[in-house]
Amino acid sequence: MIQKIGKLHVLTDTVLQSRFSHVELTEMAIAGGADVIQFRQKQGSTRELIEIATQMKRACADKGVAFVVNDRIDVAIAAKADGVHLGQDDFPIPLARQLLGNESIIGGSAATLEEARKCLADGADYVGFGPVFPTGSKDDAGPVSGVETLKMIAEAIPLPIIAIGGIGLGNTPAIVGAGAHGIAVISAVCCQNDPCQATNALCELLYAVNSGGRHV
Ligand code: TZP
Ligand code: MG
Repeated sequence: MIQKIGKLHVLTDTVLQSRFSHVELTEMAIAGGADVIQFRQKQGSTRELIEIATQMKRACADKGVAFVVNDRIDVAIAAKADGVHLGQDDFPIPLARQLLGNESIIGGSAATLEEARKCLADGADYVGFGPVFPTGSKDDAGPVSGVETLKMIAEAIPLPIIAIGGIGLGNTPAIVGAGAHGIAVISAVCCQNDPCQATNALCELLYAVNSGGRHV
């Protein structure tokens, strides 16, 4: 099991774009330096999800990159993923911890301080907080928090905060300046002409503007 939370989480998506498969995106994001690959697919059969996740896990394991499954703990278990990322209405984090154990990465989504506190109390390893900026990648993303609220969350919650929502090269410095541990992105990688190069640019920026050690 890989337990690194890392700073750059790339969420793979084949709805916003169809040029690249989840596995291709995984390989390109890894080549670009992503720390965590998160498989996020809302549609498709369970067997299809397990098949894709298993291939993604293999690509990640080959390079020592953490692999996390969004929403679906069953798919995560079947694919021997390194963890799961769970929203407020998904499988409960305490139950996920019971099933997966302390070695697995469990991330929780939060859009408010109250939700972030719940992630902490539930035993999440990190909090995915957002949307910080407007995003076209999630229909029900809810209101944007802005950087000031992100800063407040980062100060209040003693867990790595991974900011999400509308994040790209231009606003990553502000995100890091607000105290976030890292970022999670969809379109800033998956929808770019060269996802590998896009990942690399974000990665360089994240580690350049962040005084923390590389890939912790
Ligand atoms: N959760 C909150 S915003 C969001 C998710 C999954 C979408 C992020 O996508 P993008 O393209 O990086 O804004
Ligand atoms: Mg979810």
